[in-house]
Amino acid sequence: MGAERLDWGRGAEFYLKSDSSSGGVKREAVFAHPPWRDFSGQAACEYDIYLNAAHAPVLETYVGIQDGHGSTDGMIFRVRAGDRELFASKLTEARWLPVRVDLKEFAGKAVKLELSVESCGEFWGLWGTPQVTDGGKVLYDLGKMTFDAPKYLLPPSGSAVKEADSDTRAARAAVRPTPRQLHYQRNEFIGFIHFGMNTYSDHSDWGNGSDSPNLFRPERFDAEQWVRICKEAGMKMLVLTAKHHDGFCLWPTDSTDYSVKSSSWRGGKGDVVGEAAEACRKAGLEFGIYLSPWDRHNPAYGTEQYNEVFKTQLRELLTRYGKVSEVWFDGACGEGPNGKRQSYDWNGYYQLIRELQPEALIAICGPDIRWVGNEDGLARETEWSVQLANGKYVWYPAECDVSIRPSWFYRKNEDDKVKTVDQLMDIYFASAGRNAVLLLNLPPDRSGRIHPNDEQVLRQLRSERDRMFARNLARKAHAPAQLVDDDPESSWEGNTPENASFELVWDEPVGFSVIELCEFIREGQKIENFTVECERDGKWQPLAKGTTVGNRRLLRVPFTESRKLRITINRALAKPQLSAVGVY
Ligand code: FUL
Repeated sequence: MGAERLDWGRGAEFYLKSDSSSGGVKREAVFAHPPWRDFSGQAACEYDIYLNAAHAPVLETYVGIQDGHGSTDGMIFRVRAGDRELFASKLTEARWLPVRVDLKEFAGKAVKLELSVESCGEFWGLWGTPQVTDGGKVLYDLGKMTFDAPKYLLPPSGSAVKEADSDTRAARAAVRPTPRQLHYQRNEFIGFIHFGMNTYSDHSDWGNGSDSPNLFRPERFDAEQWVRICKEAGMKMLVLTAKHHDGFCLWPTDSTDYSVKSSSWRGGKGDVVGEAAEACRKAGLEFGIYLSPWDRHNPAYGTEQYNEVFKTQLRELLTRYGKVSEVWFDGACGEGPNGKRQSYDWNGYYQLIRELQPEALIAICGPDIRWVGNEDGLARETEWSVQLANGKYVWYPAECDVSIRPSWFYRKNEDDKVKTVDQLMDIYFASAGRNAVLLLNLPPDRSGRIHPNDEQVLRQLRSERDRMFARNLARKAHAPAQLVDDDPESSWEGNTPENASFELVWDEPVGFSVIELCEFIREGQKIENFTVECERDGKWQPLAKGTTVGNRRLLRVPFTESRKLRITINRALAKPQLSAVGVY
């Protein structure tokens, strides 16, 4: 993530990212996350610029939506100058669309230029390197201006902000997770393993499917090492890339020759999926699979027949390896070897999964788990598990995927670019601490093992979490009993949806720097806004505030000593229910 990030307005957020990716291509971009459509609409930046009469000014930018992931709702991008709309376009797939808007008619004038992005679903939008130029010379670097002077960020226009009416609020409050979604959210921290042909080829994370199976040679392959490291780090599941976009299958599939069966590794008898599933089972870790629908090797890709190939692969993975808890579908859909795009039979895939593994959650391009919208491991300050999908409110919790290294697959030259424990703690707070599940990727190296640098930082992460959460001071406080027992199924309920509060009172002052709230999400997600106050010199002082809570909300506060804390749920969709509170 770039250094700069601004939260603003009703849940819109902006980042300046040097490596925003759309369609697999990276650029510097203003990365904009408008609030979900029904919660208000659009995000915009407005720039006051003066264009010299001698100039022939042009706005040059790219618009893009963040990679892949299947939703086809898309986003609308607009450029306005004064009260005229100069450009409007809807993007429904991840790619960079170059935009050139002629501003000649404004030469010699002061003009207000507005760039806006409107979310029609769950996308994050990007303006790649927005600049006003004249014959290649940069007159205004709008990307930098956005962050140097946040006054350029506009609140959504009045018409876009529409308070949900009471029926809508009641409908949102009534949605519940399925038991397996609840279980998944409570898992909170899970592991991703990107391993395969891209570990060996020098292309990139997106191999083109032409590498020889003999390149795949993990001489010291050790799935038990992966599982031990994930487990020691505190993860509850491991999701493995059984097949990435290059099409190489890590199990001996009957659907194609492009698999471990054709590799000289272990004389064609190796089975990475089988060993990983078995190692998980032995260690009591849940197991999930990533199976890329995009297949750059398979000659059937782009034809109806490919859907059958894909279903065969799914069927094998879901019947040969015991229980599968999560099936992860990426939405990438590129050109096939025959130059065709695939029309995916999503419903057919889902049906098969429900039939063969009814307990498996279908993630990202699927109905059970939602992609959070970026690959930085960051949920939003306001993160609802209840979402509007196909005209209905449904439980659709967020998952934050991020790699421990810059790439998803192992690269030797990234051995010194493993995220630090501080970065991982920030990510933990911004994902698991904001009502999302953290899916952290660990790419095994060419020997087939997780590199010692990654292992070391995961150990540090574990100790840091253990240290931070070792002693919950709330347990010693006089407080509603259901909030400080060990039972996630007991809950405190506020008397009213507005201004419901409770106190924690200690006999002696306690010192702390983290506050934790857990909503009783078995009964839905309702809290919209809360504040935390502490008592100092006999008076209540504001300490922290937040919007949504959900499964877990973690707030860092400056180290504070106090004898009393008061938590007020200012507003909720219905009577709020909490199952735990923590003070550390
Ligand atoms: C993306 C893929 O294109 C990346 O390579 C990676 O697998 C990531 C988790 O999903 O969409």
